[in-house]
Amino acid sequence: MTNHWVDIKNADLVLIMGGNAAEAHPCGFKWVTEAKAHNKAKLIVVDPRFTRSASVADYYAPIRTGTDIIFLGGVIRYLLENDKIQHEYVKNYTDFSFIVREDFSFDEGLYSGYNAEKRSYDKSSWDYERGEDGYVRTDPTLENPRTVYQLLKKHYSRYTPETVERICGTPKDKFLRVCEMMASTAGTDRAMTILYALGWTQHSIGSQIIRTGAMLQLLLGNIGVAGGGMNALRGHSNIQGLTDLGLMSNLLPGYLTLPNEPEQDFDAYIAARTQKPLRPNQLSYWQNYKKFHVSLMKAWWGDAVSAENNWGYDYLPKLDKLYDMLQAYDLMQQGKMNGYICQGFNPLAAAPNKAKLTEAFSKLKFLVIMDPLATETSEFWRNYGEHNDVDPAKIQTEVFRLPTTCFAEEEGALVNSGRWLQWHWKGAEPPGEALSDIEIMSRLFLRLREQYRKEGGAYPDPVVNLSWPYATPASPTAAELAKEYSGRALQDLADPNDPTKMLRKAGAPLAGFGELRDDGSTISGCWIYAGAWGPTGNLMARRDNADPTGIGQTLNWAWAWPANRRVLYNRASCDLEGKPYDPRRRLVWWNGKAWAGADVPDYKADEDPAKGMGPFIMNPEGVARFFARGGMTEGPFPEHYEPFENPLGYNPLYPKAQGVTSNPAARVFKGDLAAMGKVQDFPYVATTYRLTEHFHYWTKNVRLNAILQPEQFVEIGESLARELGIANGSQVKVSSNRGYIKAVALVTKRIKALTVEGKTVHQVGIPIHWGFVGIAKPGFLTNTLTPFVGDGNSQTPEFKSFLVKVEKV
Ligand SMILES: Nc1nc2c(c(=O)[nH]1)N[C@H]1C(S)=C(S)[C@@H](COP(=O)(O)OP(=O)(O)OC[C@H]3O[C@@H](n4cnc5c(=O)[nH]c(N)nc54)[C@H](O)[C@@H]3O)O[C@H]1N2
Ligand SMILES: Nc1nc2c(c(=O)[nH]1)N[C@H]1C(S)=C(S)[C@@H](COP(=O)(O)OP(=O)(O)OC[C@H]3O[C@@H](n4cnc5c(=O)[nH]c(N)nc54)[C@H](O)[C@@H]3O)O[C@H]1N2
Ligand SMILES: [Mo]
Repeated sequence: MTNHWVDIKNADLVLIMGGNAAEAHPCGFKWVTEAKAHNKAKLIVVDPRFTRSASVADYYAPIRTGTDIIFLGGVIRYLLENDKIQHEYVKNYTDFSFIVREDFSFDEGLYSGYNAEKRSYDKSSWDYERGEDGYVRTDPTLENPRTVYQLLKKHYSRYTPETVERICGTPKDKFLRVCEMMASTAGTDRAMTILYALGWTQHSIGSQIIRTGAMLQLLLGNIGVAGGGMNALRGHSNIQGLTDLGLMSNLLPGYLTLPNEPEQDFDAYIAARTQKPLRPNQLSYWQNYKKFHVSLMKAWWGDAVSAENNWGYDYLPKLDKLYDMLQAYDLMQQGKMNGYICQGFNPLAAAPNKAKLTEAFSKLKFLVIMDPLATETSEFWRNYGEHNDVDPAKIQTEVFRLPTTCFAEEEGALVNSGRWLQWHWKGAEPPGEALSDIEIMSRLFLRLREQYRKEGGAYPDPVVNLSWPYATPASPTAAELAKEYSGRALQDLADPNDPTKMLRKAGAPLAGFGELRDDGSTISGCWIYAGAWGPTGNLMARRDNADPTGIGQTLNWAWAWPANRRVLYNRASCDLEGKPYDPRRRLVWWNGKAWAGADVPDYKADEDPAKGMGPFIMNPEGVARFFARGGMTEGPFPEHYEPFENPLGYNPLYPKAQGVTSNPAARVFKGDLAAMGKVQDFPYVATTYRLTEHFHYWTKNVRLNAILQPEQFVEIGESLARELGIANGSQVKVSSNRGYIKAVALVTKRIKALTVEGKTVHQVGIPIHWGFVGIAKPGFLTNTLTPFVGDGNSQTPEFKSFLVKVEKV
């Protein structure tokens, strides 16, 4: 989230699109209720289904799955054509006036630089022009046809209300009503928040859908302000912490990145990430990359790394490719992986194309499961009749189960969607032989290190030199780890403003990432967490909910990254002089001498606004981007491509063009393209989702939840049920090109047929929660049906749009 949960109450308008917060985030949804009750806010829901969120909305519009870029691009066109944008904001805080390179082009669905064989782009032309001073060239009059503004306007001019109706199936009057409501927040006195989750991410163009939403918010001046923002409602209680700590194949903690194979040179690796400002007097905060990187390496390897060995650069793996989950299972299926450790993850249930996963796991030598429960993955080799029809005699894989504790049986911090690190305390003793994840991992590490010490091996250094300073090496405490993430001084640090003064004594905790150094004198295991356990102690454990300005800025409740800032880019809530646009919900302001406010300002207290530093401090241009430069895989402006399985067989924007039906730069592997179904055989569009009464695949082990939602079902609209002669409550078989499931049919008014390109499109809804392990009625894994293809930026699978056929059993 750019903002945070409580801040939703400040919104005048809430858009829930690509999510179903009332169902999947029922606790956080209370802030929508607060906004409606105390702020007279209106709620819009756009969803293929009339959901629990829709049932309490002021306005609901249906949409065909996977077409949100058309819808949102249509809103962008509406706002530009009707002049409903916040002029001062876009002029000063975005790249509207920047001039794009001559060799950049967009033609028939493809941007310049496409390589069809590699299915990827050379992005060098996707950039701004530079002047002789090295800075970006701009045209403040916006008349130059190569300004970002002109290119944007041209790009979305095609996304008319008629196009929206024809492609999304959303009736034109409903679409226009949504546009009008959104346009009402273009002024400085009204704000809209966007709440989204998987209905936007789980598509082969998911990241670009989210970008389109962000562009919309920029046009309306809704980023950086209270009650605004782009707010990803995250899933598991600590999934924000997972990405923060870099548990993705290409990341290091704090969104630092692993080097790629060609990056063998340390200085070049650092230089490529230390972005120089593209406009005068911009902060370009990644200029500090080396400080964060060196402090991380010192945290990991201590005295073993120094300037002489480039701070252990050779210890880091250099990526030959991404190792996301799709890549891993594809390699496994090819027999190229021997072992797999599954920690708190049930991929047989959670990953796409169960048949492919089963084949992949069957080729492993060993599979380790760290989980408090038996899962479908730990039982993948066992025959459960029709629900898991495998022959154990043909599977060689040895499965080890290491029982872990659950979150309530340990202490530590969970990071919520609003970036708050909230400390929690142990509530119960773990049962039986269960050990915490930390203890299991530590014991594995100690044994591996012992073996490497004794036997050497190809390159033992990174393992045997790992710093392991914990009081009980087999069981580091959460406090020890949290202090390491937060960081400390390794030597006495002088105050940079006054070298005669001491800033921190050797060993002392640091107050924040501003104190990190690139000379090896500080450590921090995750720079964005620096200061969470600071000189005054564990700030994550704070529980003071005082809210001095009444807008939910409880700065002494827990601790938020970065720097305890609650609303990112909050400088954008003020005009150029530093005066809040909306005096009723001020976040920060310039008092003539310093930045002050209800939030932690984006930059140094004495940064005089007259010097023109922009609010988007991470970007070298200091402003927000409509034109994504090289940032995205498939192009600088989001464009509509159809889901890989779609009901048309072509992209209605380019009915005759080949190769641009679906995202030309998606995450896709050879064999899987052949497994895509066609509309002739699988005529209905399916989407998958969750229910309040279950949490994925584990609450089917809990009797109460199993009673509340005992049996697998699929939702079918009344007109389709009539067409197929299916009665409510009868058994149906739902198949895709990859397999089938059987479930009870729930015939509902909540899913209506849509008219797309003149033809009727039926959508089928499939909840995800059932499987063959647990005490609820056994069922089929929903991911038997889903395609093995993902977004090119995030590698998230396309769970939200594929084709099925439905039959009576
Ligand atoms: N009770 C409960 N709560 C949970 C979870 C759970 O299992 N149970 N899981 C947690 C996790 S890990 C996550 S990630 C979150 C997920 O939270 P959400 O994303 O809100 O949950 P979903 O039900 O997967 O999908 C949301 C909605 O997207 C809609 N949708 C599908 N396709 C499209 C589309 O193309 N466009 C639009 N606009 N909408 C579409 C679906 O109809 C559905 O209503 O929930 C979390 N909360
Ligand atoms: N078709 C379809 N597929 C989907 C989705 C969808 O919308 N549609 N959503 C996707 C999303 S967003 C998600 S997040 C995934 C969810 O997929 P998973 O994360 O695989 O699902 P969970 O059932 O939440 O599995 C987590 C496991 O962690 C275990 N666990 C709980 N606490 C601990 C602990 O402290 N330590 C350890 N080691 N284990 C613990 C639980 O017992 C459980 O078995 O599914 C994905 N798959
Ligand atoms: Mo999730």
